[in-house]
Amino acid sequence: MLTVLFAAGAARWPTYEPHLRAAMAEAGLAARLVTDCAPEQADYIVFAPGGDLVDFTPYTRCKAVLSLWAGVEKIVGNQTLTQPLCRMVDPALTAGMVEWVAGHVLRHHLGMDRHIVNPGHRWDALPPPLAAERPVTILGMGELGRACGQALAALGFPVTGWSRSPRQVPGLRCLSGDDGLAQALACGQIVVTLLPATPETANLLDAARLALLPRGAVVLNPGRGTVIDDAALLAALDSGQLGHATLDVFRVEPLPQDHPFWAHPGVTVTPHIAAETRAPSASRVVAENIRRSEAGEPLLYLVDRARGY
Ligand code: NDP
Ligand code: OXD
Repeated sequence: MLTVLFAAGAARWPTYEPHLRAAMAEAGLAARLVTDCAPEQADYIVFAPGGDLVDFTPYTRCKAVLSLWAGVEKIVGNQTLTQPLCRMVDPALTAGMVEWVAGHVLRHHLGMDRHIVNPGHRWDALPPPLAAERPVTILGMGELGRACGQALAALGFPVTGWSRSPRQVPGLRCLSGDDGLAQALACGQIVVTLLPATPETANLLDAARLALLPRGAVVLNPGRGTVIDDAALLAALDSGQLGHATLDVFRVEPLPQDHPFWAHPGVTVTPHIAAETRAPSASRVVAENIRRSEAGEPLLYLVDRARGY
């Protein structure tokens, strides 16, 4: 019988326990699911940041650490972690991200705020352009960037995607490298960042790169807060270079009460809710990876420790 240690926070356990039990049974795995055990007994660890587990050294039998989070920046650099690390790719999380991105792109594309907050009852009969006239750029062509890009393309937006390595995604124009980034930024009236937090992506959107965007562009960041230079973003909003920023992720979360983002009229803050890992589907992903490991098959969504994502 396998021992699976749930080290993803006590608050999540009641939600996950029934789904993990069902998923393990469906996968044909006999497992003891626990929130505590002697470290040398754990065969697998289900992990999320913020819990007590920070030293993986004593988990000598553990064959893999399975993250419930898609972003692994809080664990990938942990020197005590020698076991394989898998990140979360959950169809429900992806669906949530597509909905958040599509909703916020449409908010800005259609200029919805003008009509929702209209104290002067102005009859502002200016029709918005069609999606086909609103180029959108997505930085990051991974699981989430591709799904969001294809959903936006299906609505008619011309979508340019940018990634580290060259990619081909049906329906999207895909670019990579430094020149590709400059081209992707130059055309993006709405820019969505879906990049992981790594040393290479830190402050990627700095003053110089924000200056490449068309004047009045909108930035949506549901990726990670470190990707944008906060001071440069505020300066670009103040100068009119940026029209708005909708931010879901921040360097410090919860966003401190005195952070200028809260008060800035050009910033919308959402509290890291763009996409949530959902217990029913995520439990199936966890169980499938344990099944694979036990069957000697390659693990899904293995993190490349050197790349950091
Ligand atoms: P993936 O690992 O599937 O994709 C990451 C993408 O970023 C890839 O296209 C990758 O390029 C690209 N990339 C990484 N580093 C660089 C770089 N230095 N330069 C250019 N491109 C780079 O991740 P997901 O799509 O699953 O998730 C993206 C991020 O979204 C997560 O890391 C997490 O931070 C965030 N997230 C936020 C949530 C929220 O609720 N706000 C929820 C879930 C995730 P390549 O294709 O070449 O590898
Ligand atoms: C994640 C997130 O990485 O919620 O899964 O941000």
